[in-house]
Amino acid sequence: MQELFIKAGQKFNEANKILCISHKRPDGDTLGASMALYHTFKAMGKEVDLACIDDISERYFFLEGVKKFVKEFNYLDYDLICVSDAGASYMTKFHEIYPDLFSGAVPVINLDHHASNDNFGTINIVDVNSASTTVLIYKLFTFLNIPISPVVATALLCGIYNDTGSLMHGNTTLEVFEITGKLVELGGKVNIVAKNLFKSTPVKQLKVWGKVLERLTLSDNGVVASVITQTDLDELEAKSDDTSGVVDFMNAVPGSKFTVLLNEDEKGNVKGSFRTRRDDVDLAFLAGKFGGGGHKKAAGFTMPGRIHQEIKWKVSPVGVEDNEIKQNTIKPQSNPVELLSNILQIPEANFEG
Ligand SMILES: [Mn+2]
Repeated sequence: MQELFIKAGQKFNEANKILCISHKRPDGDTLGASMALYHTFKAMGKEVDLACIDDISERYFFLEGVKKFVKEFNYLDYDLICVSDAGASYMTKFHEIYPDLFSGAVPVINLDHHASNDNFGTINIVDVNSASTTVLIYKLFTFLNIPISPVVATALLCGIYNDTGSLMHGNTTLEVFEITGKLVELGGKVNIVAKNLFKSTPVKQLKVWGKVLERLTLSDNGVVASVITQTDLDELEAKSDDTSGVVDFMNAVPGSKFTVLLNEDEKGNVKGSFRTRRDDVDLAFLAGKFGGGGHKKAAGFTMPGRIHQEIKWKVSPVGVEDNEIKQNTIKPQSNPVELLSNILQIPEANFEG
C-alpha cells in the first residue's frame, strides 16, 4: 500500500488539472472523498473539477463546494482523474458517455474500499480494511504529509459517518475511532455531519418511510422486506432518494437474517438495498446475483425494470358475505418476501427491461 501511496503522491505533484469523480447515486462517502481531494488539490495550487452523473442530495449541501459538481466534461482536458468509492468501473456510469475514460489515456487513481473493485485505474488504491474511502484518503494524506484543513476534515468525517452509520456499524473499529478523533482535533465538525446525515428528515421523507414500514414483513426464514413503487412516490410527491436511510431502520428487527428494500426510481430502474447485522450472511454475493455489489453487510443493485404486484383471482359462490368476497375475490399478493423469493429464483419473470 505504501508504494501505491508514493505513486499517487507523485501523480498529485505532477498534475496541474485534476478531475475528481464520485459514483452514481452519490452517498456521503464518495462525496466526502471527492470534496476532501478537491480542497486539498486546490490548496496545492491545482485546477480542480468535480463530476458526478447524478444530482447531489440536499442533505450533503453542508459540504463546502459540493454544488460545483458537473455532469459533463472533456476528460482529455485533465492530466489526472481521481475516482472515489466506486466499487467497480461501471459505478461512475460515465463509461456509458465516455467509453475510453478508463483507457489510461489520462491516468486514473482508483481510491476505494469495496471488495468488488475491478481495479479499473492506472493506480489502484483499494483497501477493503478501510471502513470508508475517506478513511483510506486520511491514511494517504497522513502518509504523504499532506496537511488536512478543517474543511477537509469535515468532508472526511462525512464519509466515515456515512459508511459506519454514525460510528454504529460493525466496521467501526478502533482505527475508525482514532481517525475520527484526529479529524475532530484537526477541526472537523462532527455535529454538523451527524445532523445532516442522520438527524435531518423532511416530512415527505418520513411519509415515504411510513409507507415502507407499513408494508414491512418478516418471513419465516428471517427476511425483513418491504417495497415501494413509483406510484407510491408519486402519491407522496416524493423522490426515490427519499427512501434513503429507511433500510437501516428496518434492519433493527431482532432475530432477522437480513433486510431487503425494493424500490422503483424515476429513471425506470428497480433498486434493491440489502442490510444485515449477521456475520454469516454475504449480501455482496446476493446483490451480485442481480448485477450489483457492495459490502458483506450492506449491498445493493440497480436494474432497469418495474416491480409488479401479482394479483390472483378466485371465484366465490353466491351467498358469501360481502366483506368475505372483498377479501377473497381479488387478493393482491403484495407480500414483498414472496416477491423477493420469486426474483431470487427467476429475475426475468419479475423485471422487464
Ligand atoms: Mn464507501
